[in-house]
Amino acid sequence: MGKMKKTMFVGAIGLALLLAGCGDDTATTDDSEKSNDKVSAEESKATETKVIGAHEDLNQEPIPIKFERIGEHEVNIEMTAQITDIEIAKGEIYKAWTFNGEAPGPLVVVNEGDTMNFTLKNLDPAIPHSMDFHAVETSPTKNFIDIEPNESGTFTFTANRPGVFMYHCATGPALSHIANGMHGVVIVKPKDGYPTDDQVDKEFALIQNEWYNYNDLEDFTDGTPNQVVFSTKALKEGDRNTNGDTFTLKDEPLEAKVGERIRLYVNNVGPNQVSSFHVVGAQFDVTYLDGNPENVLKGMQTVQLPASGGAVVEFEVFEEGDYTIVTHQFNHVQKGAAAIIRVTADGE
Ligand SMILES: [Cu+2]
Repeated sequence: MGKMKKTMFVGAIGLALLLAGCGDDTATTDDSEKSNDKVSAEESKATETKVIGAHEDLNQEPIPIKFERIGEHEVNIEMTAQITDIEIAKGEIYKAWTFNGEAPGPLVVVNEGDTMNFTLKNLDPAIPHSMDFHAVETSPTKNFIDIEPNESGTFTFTANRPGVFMYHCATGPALSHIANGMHGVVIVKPKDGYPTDDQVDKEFALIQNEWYNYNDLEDFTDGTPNQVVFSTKALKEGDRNTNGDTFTLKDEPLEAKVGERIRLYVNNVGPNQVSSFHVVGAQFDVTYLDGNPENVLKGMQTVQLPASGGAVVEFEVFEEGDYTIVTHQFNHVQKGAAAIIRVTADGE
């Protein structure tokens, strides 16, 4: 079963690369880790249909999110729905359905009480998309509605509660849109801040998500992820912004200095798995569950993040070393879910 799945996954990529169907009735992968099983023409065909026709040669350049504060408590936000290739593991390209060409999508940071004038431009030529912000309370059937291809829609929300919230496309089947990459995080900063704001030396945003066989609703529904990954997103200008992949945050760790207190804004956008969020060699001095300053937990080793759940965690690093961020469901670490914070004497 697992083997079959992987073979079909490779089949999808092989096919995408091969493009025009030559007369071959078999395709062979050269990826030794994925085995050298053969894919029958029938299986390949089944896999091929998973790429929507209009998406086949489409790879839309990432378009930065537009964020503009127009008043003390009002912001304009413009995002795109678009089809963009993402390298989810070394050499494995996923033709992701995205917000702004990133998966997870760009981090949105607003203040508690902000009114958000939100515009979604759907640049996907083939299918509708939408936006569901967990940061707001509103009528889903009025405000989380589908935007048709090449159209745009504007909605106004107010973010009345602080937290680290998920957002995602809610167009049906929502599972397909989320698992194909249409997810991200909104941080709503508490009006009076967090009680520990003054103590924090360094902060990062970190998101966990899963990848499955390409656009395969059956695998999304009943399968297990091929990759479980972390990404970091820019909290402010100049911060790093990575996609959810198995390698970037291992090859190029986040950096901190001995003695610093680190704050992580974390969210598990799933779509299906729980995260048992843990940092090897650290203890969370304080945790604000879902990022709400009223939900305080002390001295946690591992914080459970349900699918869509968030948290703010803070810890100190007392010695030099590589502190690995994981979900303590170690089968998922095996599938990629690890990111490193490199702690040095001077922070480089
Ligand atoms: Cu969508």
